[in-house]
Amino acid sequence: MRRCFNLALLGAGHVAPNPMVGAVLVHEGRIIGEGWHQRWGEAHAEVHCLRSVLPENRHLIPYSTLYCSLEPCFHFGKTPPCVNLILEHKIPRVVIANIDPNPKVAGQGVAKMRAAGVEVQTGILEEEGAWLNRSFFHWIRHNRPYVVLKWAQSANGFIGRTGERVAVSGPLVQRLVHRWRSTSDAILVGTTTALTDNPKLDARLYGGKNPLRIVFDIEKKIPAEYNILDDSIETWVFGPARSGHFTRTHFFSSEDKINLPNLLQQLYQANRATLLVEGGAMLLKQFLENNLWDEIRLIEHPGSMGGDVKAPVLPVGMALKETYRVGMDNIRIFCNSSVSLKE
Ligand code: AOF
Ligand code: ZN
Repeated sequence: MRRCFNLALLGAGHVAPNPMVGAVLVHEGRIIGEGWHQRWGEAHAEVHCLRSVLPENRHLIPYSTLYCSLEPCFHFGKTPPCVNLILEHKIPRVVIANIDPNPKVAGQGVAKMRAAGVEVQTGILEEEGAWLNRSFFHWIRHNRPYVVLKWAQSANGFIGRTGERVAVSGPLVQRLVHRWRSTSDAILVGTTTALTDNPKLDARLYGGKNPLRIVFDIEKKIPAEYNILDDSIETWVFGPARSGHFTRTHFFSSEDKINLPNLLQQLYQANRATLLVEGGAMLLKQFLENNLWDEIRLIEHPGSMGGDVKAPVLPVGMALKETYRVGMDNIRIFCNSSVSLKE
């Protein structure tokens, strides 16, 4: 199953809002097929896995066990049901980490296989699977994107200095942040951050896809020549429309105040499953105060800095999920424990 998770992760940044899924076919302790969901709208993990079996091993398929990180699908979506494929190949045993929370599947895949005589085992490494696909699970259960708050703070608790672009963390962390961007579906910053940092909000240091950029510009303060208004990447601006020829930039000119629930609703409708909020302090605070967040990625720099913008106060009752070090900096990943992954 861990191998399934590793394969699934190869789809990160390419499959959202679909889940990342990996599948492995095993015959008497030997892997004879592997696959993963590679791109949104394309073949599922099980299809790739079965296609990968070499001609000389194909006769072993009806004697093998299929491991899937997610319950094989039951519905006709953009692709036909994986359950049908499994039955056609007469696979006798299927082992699954998570039941697919998609109401179109939701246990019906397992039921159909069992009814056809397939031995099905579920719940293997279930917690790890749910963590891997936390965005998808959240998006499909709660009808809103999974909200990740990210900030970097110095040892003395600052995240910045008014009116100045300052790097709190080291260069390796910058790469990591670009990776986080490329595996998010949208990134959001507030007006002050857009003005102070003039960020591009792309994933150039990591590669992969650039997510949708979002900025609040209610008072139309951002200079027209700033990166975020360069129309090079799909961008949503919550604030008055601008003159000029925009093809990728969309203005939500009816917005006269920051309305986070409305923003999340718009993102849900646009099939964006993960929102990365990159600051600044005011916007992070608003998400925290309204309990509209699901995960915090905290970057802690060991050195002090002369700053005046205080880091947000960490909420109580969070669950620490991961800790690691990147260069000099410590990364801690917390999830909002008021949101259960199981439900
Ligand atoms: C699987 N294996 O690898 C994935 C599954 O629109 P479609 O046809 O691509 O279906 C998308 C839904 O299928 C998605 O919301 C989720 O419920 C399931 N994803 N299922 O059997 C896979 N990616
Ligand atoms: Zn499928």
